Amino acid sequence: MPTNAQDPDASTDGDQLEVTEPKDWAAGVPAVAHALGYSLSQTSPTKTAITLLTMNQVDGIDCPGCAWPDPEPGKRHRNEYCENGAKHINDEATSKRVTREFFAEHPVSDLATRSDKWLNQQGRLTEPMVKRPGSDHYEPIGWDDAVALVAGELRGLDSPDEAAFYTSGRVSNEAAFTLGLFARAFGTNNLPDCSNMCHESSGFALHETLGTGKGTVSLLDIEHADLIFVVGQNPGTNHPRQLSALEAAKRRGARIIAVNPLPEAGLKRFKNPQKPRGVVGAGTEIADHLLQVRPGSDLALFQGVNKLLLEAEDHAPGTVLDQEFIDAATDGFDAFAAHVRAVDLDDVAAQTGLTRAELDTVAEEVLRADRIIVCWAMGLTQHRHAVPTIREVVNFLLLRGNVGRLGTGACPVRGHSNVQGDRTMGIWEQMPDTFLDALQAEFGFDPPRHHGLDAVGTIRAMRDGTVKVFVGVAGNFVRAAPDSEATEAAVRRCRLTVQVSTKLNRSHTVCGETALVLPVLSRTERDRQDSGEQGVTVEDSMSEVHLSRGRLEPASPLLLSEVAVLSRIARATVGERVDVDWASFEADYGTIRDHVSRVVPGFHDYNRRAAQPGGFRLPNPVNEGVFPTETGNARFTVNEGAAPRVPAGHLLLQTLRSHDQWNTVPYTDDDRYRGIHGDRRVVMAHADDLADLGLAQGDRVDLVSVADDGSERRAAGFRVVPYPTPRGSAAAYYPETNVLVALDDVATTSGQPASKAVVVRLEPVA
Ligand SMILES: Nc1nc2c(c(=O)[nH]1)N[C@H]1C(S)=C(S)[C@@H](COP(=O)(O)OP(=O)(O)OC[C@H]3O[C@@H](n4cnc5c(=O)[nH]c(N)nc54)[C@H](O)[C@@H]3O)O[C@H]1N2
Ligand SMILES: Nc1nc2c(c(=O)[nH]1)N[C@H]1C(S)=C(S)[C@@H](COP(=O)(O)OP(=O)(O)OC[C@H]3O[C@@H](n4cnc5c(=O)[nH]c(N)nc54)[C@H](O)[C@@H]3O)O[C@H]1N2
Ligand code: SF4
Ligand SMILES: [Mo]
Repeated sequence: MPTNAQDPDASTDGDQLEVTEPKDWAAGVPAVAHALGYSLSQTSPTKTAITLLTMNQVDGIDCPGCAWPDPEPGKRHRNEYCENGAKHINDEATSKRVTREFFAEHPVSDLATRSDKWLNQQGRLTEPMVKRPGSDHYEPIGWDDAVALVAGELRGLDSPDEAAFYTSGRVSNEAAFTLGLFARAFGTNNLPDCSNMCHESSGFALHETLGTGKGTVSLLDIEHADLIFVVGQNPGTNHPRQLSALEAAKRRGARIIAVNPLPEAGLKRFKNPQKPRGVVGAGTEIADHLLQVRPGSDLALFQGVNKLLLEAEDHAPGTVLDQEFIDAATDGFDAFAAHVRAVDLDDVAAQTGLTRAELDTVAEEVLRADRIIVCWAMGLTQHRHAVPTIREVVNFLLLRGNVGRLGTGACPVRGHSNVQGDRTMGIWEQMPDTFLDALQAEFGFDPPRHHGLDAVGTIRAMRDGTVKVFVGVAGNFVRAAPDSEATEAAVRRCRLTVQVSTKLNRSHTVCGETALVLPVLSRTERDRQDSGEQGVTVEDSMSEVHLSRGRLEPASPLLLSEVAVLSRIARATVGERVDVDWASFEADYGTIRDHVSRVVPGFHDYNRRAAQPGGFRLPNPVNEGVFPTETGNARFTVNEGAAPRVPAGHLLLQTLRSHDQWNTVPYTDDDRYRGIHGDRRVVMAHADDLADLGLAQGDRVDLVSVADDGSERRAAGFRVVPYPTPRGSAAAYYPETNVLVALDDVATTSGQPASKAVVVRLEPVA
């Protein structure tokens, strides 16, 4: 085991590895039982009932889990949530509390040795706390003093660009808009967010090719598709209600192709707990074909399929491509076609690990389908060549006109419940001038025009001493970011670190000279302000915007809302400089929505439309036949790139989620669907690779990564588990493995950390 006293991974809780057969179906009755078990361990039966019965209902609490959308109001079930959504909401509604006595008992140096799971299990934060320079303890501080402290530090900087404001995607539209406005009024676009590490590559690829960074698909499209690809995604764990939509599609005859190195349970069969057949029967088969590709080979796969489609068109001209669409609405076809025709299919087979017959099967399925959707998540975005890969997916869709028509489209499945909304509200270090112009017209100040820092850029700047104040609004930056040791050293150089949070995590224990913990209301709680009880709005992965209202009493009387904290900091920092009525933001969130309605396209009449049942859907230009790209057309592209070369004796490691965690927060040490129990420090690899390395199940190894620049990083003390992943690849859980991801190993153009493509060797330890 590691010995570093500052290393939470040295913790020995969860060292009871037990391995069973991976499951070949997801959800069903055990899932409901697990959800209730976890909920009741966190909170009371009454609170569990309130949260679960109002979750995802019209006028209820939006699930704080993933960004999968809710069905239309009339089509919702009484229980419109999944096992994991129930766990996420009750983790937030927990009855446990972190008090001033807790902080008196636990110095920061002690908290910094605790595991992520332990920190989370201490419960909800209850009052603002400060760690003063030179002190090893957090002590209580009043809200006014805390706000003054932040404002004082910010005003004392030489340049606004010496501050960075991070957000995670659980933040509401109202809080996100307030934060973005404040940062720009202060004078910086340094607005790194979790999206920089999540779907940044999707945004770049889609923007360039379709002219919009968002997905084009709605639930209605899924109801009408003939063929759905689920690529680089584990919906059984990470977007469980997607399985209900896929099940419905299957039952009316749609076909599904899953592309994944791992045979994830949810891709195989689904037992819908909301249907009698899901409780008693064998469930519904989800994927007709599961293509177990080698990690990082999706670009090769889609190029191979695109080549086969061009060849099919050669054999039967006029029957395969949507020539009318290509001629009228796209450009770049000839260069793309020439490039893809030159692709060697044997090479594609070798790179993907698929047979030529499997490639032909995919092409045949495609040729039979009039309407195709491609869904994807982190398996595509977290690679160095993620952007070219996703652009090739767009090429695939364009060939047969599979965008902008009912039942077709590009579907990047977002992670956090409001990560898409935060971007819409202006949380991005590179917002376009049109947005900044609108902000200027509404508020009368001149926002900075130079781009700000993204997540990786912020770490570099803290390391180099050019960012001195770090404010995190939700999330767990220290743990979510790559290269944990470098990130922690960078954060510790800051003059001030501020975390606006609901629960304790490692970002509170790795702090600057001065550190603040500012505890806030969660989405489940009633938010009372001067004008009455407030609701907040969120935007899901399919651009539906709707209201969410908390139902529980606040975890502590000393909590403020995120909007209150941010508008108070804004008033104290830039109150005299810009003419914004920050107090009215806090008193009535409708005021913020009124501003948004004039700044952000698609939000006219925001207050009224958000309040109607189900809210409203933002228009997507692609679905109106408009491609706002540089040329005004959808763009075919020529794409190059491949997974990193893996030297002999090494494996390509992906870092991924277990079934029982929310991002950086493990709930238990189990990963039920993969048959791994009692330990998260495991590395899954092919039995034959393990045999070649002389390793057997349960053996202990250190994972040593080799970065592009040759530098090495170590994650100590992992147990080996033979697992059906392709030869040459391996998988281990995030965030324990973030230490292995080099800061500079990022995707081209999007700058997203390549955390699904880490070259490692397994070093046996005694
Ligand atoms: N319960 C739960 N739900 C969540 C989250 C959570 O932590 N817990 N997190 C939320 C967030 S923020 C996000 S972004 C989403 C993430 O949702 P996912 O993207 O599903 O999350 P990961 O666990 O990273 O899984 C990535 C999947 O991609 C596959 N994969 C890896 N490399 C490749 C590759 O090269 N090619 C292909 N085709 N597949 C590959 C992996 O085997 C795995 O199945 O989930 C959201 N929902
Ligand atoms: N190696 C590796 N690294 C990754 C990934 C990976 O797959 N592999 N995935 C990346 C992805 S996709 C993402 S999205 C990021 C996730 O990065 P983050 O979004 O930064 O991390 P989370 O774990 O979701 O943050 C959890 C914390 O958020 C706070 N919180 C929860 N709810 C609220 C709320 O309502 N308000 C406030 N103010 N705080 C709240 C709690 O304090 C909790 O501890 O990690 C990225 N990092
Ligand atoms: S699928 Fe996602 S949004 Fe829906 S209940 Fe589950 S975690 Fe929540
Ligand atoms: Mo994410």
